[in-house]
Amino acid sequence: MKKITKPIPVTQPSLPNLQEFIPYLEEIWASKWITNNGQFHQQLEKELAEFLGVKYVSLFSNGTLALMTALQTLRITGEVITTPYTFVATTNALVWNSLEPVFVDVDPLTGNMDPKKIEAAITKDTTAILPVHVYGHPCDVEMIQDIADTFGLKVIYDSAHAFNVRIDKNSILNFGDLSILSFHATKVYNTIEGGAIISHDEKTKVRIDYLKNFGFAGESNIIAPGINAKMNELQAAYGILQLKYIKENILKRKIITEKYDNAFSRKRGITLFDISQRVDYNYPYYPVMVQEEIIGKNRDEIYNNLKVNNISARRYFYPLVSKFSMYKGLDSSKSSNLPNAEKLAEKVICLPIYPDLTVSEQDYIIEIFLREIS
Ligand code: T4K
Repeated sequence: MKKITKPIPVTQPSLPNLQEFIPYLEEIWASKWITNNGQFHQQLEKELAEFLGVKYVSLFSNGTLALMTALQTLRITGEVITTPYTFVATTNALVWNSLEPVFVDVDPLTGNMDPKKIEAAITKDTTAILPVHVYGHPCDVEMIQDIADTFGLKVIYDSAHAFNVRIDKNSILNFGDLSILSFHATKVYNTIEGGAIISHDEKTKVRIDYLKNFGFAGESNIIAPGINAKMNELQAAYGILQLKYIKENILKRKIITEKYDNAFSRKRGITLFDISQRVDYNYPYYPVMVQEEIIGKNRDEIYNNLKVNNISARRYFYPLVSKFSMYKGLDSSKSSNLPNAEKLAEKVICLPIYPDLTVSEQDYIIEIFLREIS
């Protein structure tokens, strides 16, 4: 086996061609318009809306601020039902809005909030549901909407992982009241840092855009205590270029995923997540569930052995958010009983996947991983 000496990261951003970027930079330099809803910002909002098949895109400086602003947009109060099996930004955004997160358990087959658990978690103070399309796997959007309609709740999707995921050819971002995206360097589509809120009507889009610009409605009127969460012109221009290559990059991720699937699908001791035939997927992560009882080795041993072999797999999402000291103190009568999420946090390991992962690097990962689970 060829020895790999440079660590293989779990992910790596794809960057636009530098020569192609320079004319955009020259234009920005010449105009001296570098932020605050500039021409590239406006262009990217339009191009993204068209590409994603959604009505309105509001760009943000990152996904966390997009989520914090989405909660402000809909004036969410009290308790919000959410999932503990996520990146901590989901929960932090609630607390920054003085909202109480109420965790419900996840479906062990998708890692997403189990909609059958939502009703029991609703109290008189519940105003919204905040599910996450974890690893880009679509939530059960129909059942979640039914529950929201029955109980008069808002739905905000944390779609940080779900760039361009579709269900029955319709963007997953069209479900719920709002969805947020992250365009962080580690995501399928990146603008270095960045994010967006997807909205479905003009009035809401206008409110979002006021909120991300200090609450300004015109030059001398403030309609809400807004924040500064604007994307700048350099990132927007970079994003326009990224969009030109996104289909190609998602295809490369698909090829890598299929190669892993072929190598691992019949192996004892690991379980792969299933993606429904109804879904056009974006292949953001390659999560594998390790069954210690069959392999005789736990996930963390495998994680450490991969690291020794220069493979930086990651344990997304460990520890479970509800286990962080910050969130342990939540009312346990509301947020206990999370066995499926706890199991996933202990069992899942994400293997490297990114468009520039080479064939020989992937062969190496497969070989070492198969050795670990045999
Ligand atoms: N909701 C959900 C469900 C999320 O997953 C996230 C973010 C958010 C909301 C919030 O969105 P943002 O506010 O971030 O837009 C990463 C990301 O920082 C974070 O964006 C992401 N989720 C989370 C799942 O993962 P880390 O701690 O894994 O990042 P880091 O720095 O360890 O990077 C991972 C690997 O990527 C590195 O080992 C090497 C490679 N890398 C990374 C960067 C930053 C590069 O090659 N180049 C780079 O520039 O958190």
